[in-house]
Amino acid sequence: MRLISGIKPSGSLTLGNYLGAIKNFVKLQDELKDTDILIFIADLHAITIPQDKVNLRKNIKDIAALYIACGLDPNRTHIFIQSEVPAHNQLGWIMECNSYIGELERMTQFKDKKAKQVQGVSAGLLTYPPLMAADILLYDANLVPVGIDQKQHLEMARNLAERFNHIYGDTFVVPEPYIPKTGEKIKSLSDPSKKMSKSDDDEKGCICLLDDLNIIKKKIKSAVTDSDTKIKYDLTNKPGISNLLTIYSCITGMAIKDIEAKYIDSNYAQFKADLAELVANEIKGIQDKYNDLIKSKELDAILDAGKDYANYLANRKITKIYNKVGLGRKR
Ligand code: ATP
Ligand code: LTN
Repeated sequence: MRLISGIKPSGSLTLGNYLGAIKNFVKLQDELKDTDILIFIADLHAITIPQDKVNLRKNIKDIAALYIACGLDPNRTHIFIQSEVPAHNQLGWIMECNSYIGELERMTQFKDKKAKQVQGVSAGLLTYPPLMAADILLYDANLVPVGIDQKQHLEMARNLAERFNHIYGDTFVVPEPYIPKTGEKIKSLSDPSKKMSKSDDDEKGCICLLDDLNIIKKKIKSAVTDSDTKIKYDLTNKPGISNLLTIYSCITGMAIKDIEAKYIDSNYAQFKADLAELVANEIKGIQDKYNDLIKSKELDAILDAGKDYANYLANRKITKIYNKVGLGRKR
């Protein structure tokens, strides 16, 4: 069994990335003892939207350090940077040549990001899903833990694996998505109709894992909620408080109905104050580890080891794929 996933360094990691993706990577790492685990930093995917090169480099290192600070164990999980394994691009191209423009144009993330782009839409934004399929298929990964918003991309990877296997003969494992049980998107604290996103400018709505702890508490205490006072999960009528209940549940592992029961006689201010402490405490532990790691030489050694292992697996596979497609000379 093999598990793979990645996050693109398109900004500073958020509470949404942590609760929707990283916490799940750590849980699986600890549960699936016999599974080979690769977690990477998808820097090639980040440049589908223009990036400042200094920020990009910082975000890459920050994600690597945060993966470990959040609980990924480099003795157990191979951590690497996507652009340091050239076979991702090699297979990405082959996947692009097996994708249809129509199906790429129908992808929700493409439509959303395209609508937000003011200075032109890169071809890379359209061909993002075949590169993501390559990331997964290159390693014959069986399991791909991602947040719910990535489900459609996983479907595309499965379709591309099946399409290629049909044309060229059995080559790829068809991967399964693994989406967290709560299965929910963490929403913006200032506009609960929107997803909390690391590339969003909306500072008040987004909690970054590297934010100052007092600012994090303030953001939670001033999160948008409705004028009613009941602490009740109701996504349609009370999206703000429902989002806070989801965060509470993801952090503590408590069921939503048990949290509702605990706060049945409380008001929003009391509930938010408790949640602010819980979130700040969890993030404090992460920041302490991050601060130790980011200055150390250990981080580069971990990324070098991850790079070597990923290149070893990926180069073996890409040779087989070139032979199947008939590229170059037989190797
Ligand atoms: P961007 O703003 O650049 O699109 P993002 O913050 O939306 O970035 P991604 O890099 O697309 O995040 O996602 C990284 C991982 O975190 C994915 O597995 C994704 O499903 C998960 N994720 C991102 N945002 C949320 C959220 N608000 N709630 C739950 N999971 C999330
Ligand atoms: N699109 C993903 C990042 C990503 C990824 C992958 C996730 C790129 N390649 C392969 C899992 C497997 C996102 O989180 N936005």
